[in-house]
Amino acid sequence: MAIVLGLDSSTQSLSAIVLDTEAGSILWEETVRFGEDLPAYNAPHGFIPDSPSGQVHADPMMWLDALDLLFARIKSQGFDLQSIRAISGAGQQHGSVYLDASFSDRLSRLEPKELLSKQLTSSLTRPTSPIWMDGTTTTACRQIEEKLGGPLEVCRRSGSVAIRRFTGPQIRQFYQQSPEQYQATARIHLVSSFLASVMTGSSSRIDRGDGAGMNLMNLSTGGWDADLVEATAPDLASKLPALADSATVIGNIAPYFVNKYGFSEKCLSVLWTGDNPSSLVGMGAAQPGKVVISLGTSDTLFAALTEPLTDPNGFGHVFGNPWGEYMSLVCFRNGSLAREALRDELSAEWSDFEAAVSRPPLAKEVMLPFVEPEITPRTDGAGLMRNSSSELSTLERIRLLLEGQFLNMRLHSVWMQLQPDVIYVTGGASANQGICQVIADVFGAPVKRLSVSGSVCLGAGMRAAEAAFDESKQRLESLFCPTDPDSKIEPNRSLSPIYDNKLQEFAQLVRAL
Ligand code: XUL
Repeated sequence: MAIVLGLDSSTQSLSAIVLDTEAGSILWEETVRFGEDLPAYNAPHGFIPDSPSGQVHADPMMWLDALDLLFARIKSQGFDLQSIRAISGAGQQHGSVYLDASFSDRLSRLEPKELLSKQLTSSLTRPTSPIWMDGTTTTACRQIEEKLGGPLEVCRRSGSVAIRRFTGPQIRQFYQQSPEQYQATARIHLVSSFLASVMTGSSSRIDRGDGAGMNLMNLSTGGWDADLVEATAPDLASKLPALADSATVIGNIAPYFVNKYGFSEKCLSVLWTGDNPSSLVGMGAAQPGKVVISLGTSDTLFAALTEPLTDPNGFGHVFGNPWGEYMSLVCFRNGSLAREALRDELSAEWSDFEAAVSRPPLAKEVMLPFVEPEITPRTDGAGLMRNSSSELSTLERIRLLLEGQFLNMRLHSVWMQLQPDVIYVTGGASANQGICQVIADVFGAPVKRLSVSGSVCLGAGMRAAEAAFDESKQRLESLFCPTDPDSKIEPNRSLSPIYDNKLQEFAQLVRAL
């Protein structure tokens, strides 16, 4: 039983949670918002906006400044970081950081007087990191698939067809666009393994949960797939960290954090994973049987799997489950992005999203909920209102957007063969009753909210306790993952026939895209 720290480096923020696994309590929570708290990076939503090439990148030094700011804040508010006995974390999936041969050396002699960013920036061979929102690697995807004999072969091996935001195609594009910088790269890290490296003061391995989101790992062997690696870029094998089980203790915390923020030098550092595998643990859903919908910048739907089922349409993915075998996931880029865009366009409030469900659904209207380019299905910013008449009220438009989002989710999760008894929701927008009601109605299943809001961070803390101190998974789940008893939202079953029809109409619209 111990005090552990979980970290979550997501698209828009870095969050921390401190758990006391003996008392079953949360001792501390803190968040650094990249846009507000680190305005010098000019990344209001955590990524560099309006790139002329259409690429979506973020500055990895911003993630490091966020680490420094986070610990400085926690320390200045009086929490004794010395009490923490193990740390793990989760990173937004697929993002990659490109480093030269000096990285390991610089990590081993980090100087507490300077910021991490100042000391590590010269190790970057690529000044910015492509993140999961990037969709510019279509050519690289096609080339990788061609070399492997087609998309289904890439999917059979790696759990996904070649996906534009996945790290392998991103690496190939970098190699093709900047061959010299690629050659100067000695290590390519994921966001998760990069930050784990910094926390530990030595270059980390990549966990299989997050490693599966690269189009480079072979799901059945759990190692790098030599053919995929070769098809991606020359000499790539030497640039990839080794893969390891998520529950690996990689060392002690780096002296930098001991000397600067007062951590104990005995504090253990556990391998980080991706945000979605971490959320699976933090939702208490690492055992098969629960379906989770996470409502964040992107929305995701995921569930634990015992077999690596794959999506024949190529939208869904199979990742590693840090506490089990596999997990299925399907990601929708227009999550909060689209909800926020419509709220702003209509000068509406979140309370209007609550009010929107108080009226009956419009049986004949269906909205494609894509304001930005979407990845499931692939479409380039179809525009929110394309399929609905302009005479709709604010509340009707909001309701149609939400219905469109969750009809899209229902349509694209059929391959997982799930029959949810309950859907667990998490992420910022899950606090909104209206949004949860639409999920319940569209799926025809009750929805429950986890009583703790940040399941990614929580999962990181729980993983730290399990990996470092062999704490029981069941006990950790029963302590930290209870659902909010008042949060069960029943579906209005009388609407099921309407939504079954809307699903058909929605599927037709999607086919016509
Ligand atoms: C999953 C995905 C997103 C990111 C966002 O495949 O791309 O959910 O992990 O953080």
